Amino acid sequence: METFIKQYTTTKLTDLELIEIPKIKDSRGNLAVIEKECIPFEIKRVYYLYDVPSDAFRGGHAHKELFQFLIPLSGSFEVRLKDGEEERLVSLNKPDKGLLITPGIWREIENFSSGSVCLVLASDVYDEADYIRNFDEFLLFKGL
Ligand code: T46
Repeated sequence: METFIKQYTTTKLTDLELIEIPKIKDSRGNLAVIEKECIPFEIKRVYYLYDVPSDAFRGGHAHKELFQFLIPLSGSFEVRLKDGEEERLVSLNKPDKGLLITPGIWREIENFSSGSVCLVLASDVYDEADYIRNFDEFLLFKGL
């Protein structure tokens, strides 16, 4: 187990992936499908953020083992990502493009557009013990 956790202390921003969700397009609109091969984990939980005020700040934590895939089902928002050494801002605004966030990455989510919906597919059930909600503790987790 320790080796497993250790592995995620070394994750970098380069491990993050913007994944295009396959879609079927015709005159009636688009139908996007997420099947097994689209994301590299088994989905154990789905939740979504909606009615988020534009000045709200969500996230502000990292996960020790949880993988998540964020999809802007509607509207847009920004995800600020940190691996302890580098920082990257990703704008999510297309419902057929999602962001895979590996464990060991700090995320802050902001600038939600009006009516936006952030759908999250997660690799495990909710477990508060998997969260690192303090940035100094996050740096310790990363060995920095
Ligand atoms: C993440 C971003 C994208 C639950 O009881 N069950 C759940 O499945 C979740 C996700 C949260 N909660 C509780 C925990 C807190 O008492 O709901 C409350 C709000 O959660 P939190 O402040 O963590 O919400 P966000 O939007 O800051 O973060 C959430 C996820 O927690 C997090 O994993 O990456 O969305």
